[in-house]
Amino acid sequence: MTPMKIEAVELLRVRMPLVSPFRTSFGTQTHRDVLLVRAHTAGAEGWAECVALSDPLYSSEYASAAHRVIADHLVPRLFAAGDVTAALVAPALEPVRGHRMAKAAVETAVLDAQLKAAGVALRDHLGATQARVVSGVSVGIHDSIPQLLEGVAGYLEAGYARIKLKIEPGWDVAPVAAVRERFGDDILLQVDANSAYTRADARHLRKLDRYDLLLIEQPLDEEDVAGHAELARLLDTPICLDESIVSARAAYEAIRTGACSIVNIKPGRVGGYLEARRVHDVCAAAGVPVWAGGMLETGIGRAANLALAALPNFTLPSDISASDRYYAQDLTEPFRLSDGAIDVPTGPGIGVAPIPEILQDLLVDKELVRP
Ligand code: SMG
Ligand code: MG
Repeated sequence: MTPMKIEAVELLRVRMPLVSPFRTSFGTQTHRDVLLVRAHTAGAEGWAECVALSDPLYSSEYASAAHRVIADHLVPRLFAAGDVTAALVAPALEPVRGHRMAKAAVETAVLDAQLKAAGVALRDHLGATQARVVSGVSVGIHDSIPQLLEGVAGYLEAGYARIKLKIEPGWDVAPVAAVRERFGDDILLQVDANSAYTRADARHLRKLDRYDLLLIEQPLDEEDVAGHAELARLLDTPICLDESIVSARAAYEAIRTGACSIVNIKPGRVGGYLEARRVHDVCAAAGVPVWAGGMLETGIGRAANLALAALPNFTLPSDISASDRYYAQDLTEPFRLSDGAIDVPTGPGIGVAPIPEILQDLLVDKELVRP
């Protein structure tokens, strides 16, 4: 790959209404406040979506902070680095501490531009081996069990291959039991606590063991990796980490200490697709299966996630659902579910770009950063 000159970087803020509210242990989303990054180069333009949410509740990063750190700290360092390839972006941004979601968006925009200019698909660049990605769906906390069952029934009818229930204290064993009772033992089922429990809840969480769950995702605080190791010794249900896995090194340590036996990979959380591939490789070497997480991405983020999720050690169903799971109108051509899976884009780069009129309609703010 030949290094390219980044002529300008544009930050676009888009407000996307969700088809229905999505409630987790940390809050309810009714809109997605999306931050897009567009890298202008002579050869091609590159697009990326920053996964940070509106509020610092899933992670310390949030969209407006990511916007500022990209414009004020990351892009100036990118310009100072001169001509770059995507592989040179992380080293150039390395002096800035943290802000992985912001860094991931910058690196991905450069990667997309570079691959579009070279006519190479992201999935080929990453070494993907699968043409389709098995699609699961993340189901929010509902006001009542009957409402939850109705929601799950709809997703199963649509063909989703796996159900993930969001849980929190007071909404855990009962909804899991109800879903098993209604839909049987054959459906693939897992839960995600978004760190809503403490080590003192181990006895309670043991009650989930009888429901044959694929995994329990991030029961404890993101910094409590040792607590997850302790919990893993007490539960039969495999522990999967999400929030705690911020790098390939963190994945290595979590696996080595027995804190998890499955890893959720979100490129934004680990600083980009190149580090995400390293997380994949570390897990593969340790015999730990991985699966692709989701951050309610528009088609821009979804396309890139599909390319990564097509790597060989992504063996559990993903959280990459169809566009219409969240959006009546996606920013790109919609991703659709067929036979419980979604096709991986084959075009150059991430394989998609925003539809200009739709982007224009939903745009709330933009900033152009020049050298
Ligand atoms: O993209 O379908 C999606 C969201 C999947 O549950 C999901 N993501 O912790 O894994 C997770 C959550 C984080 C975002 S919740 C607003
Ligand atoms: Mg999660």
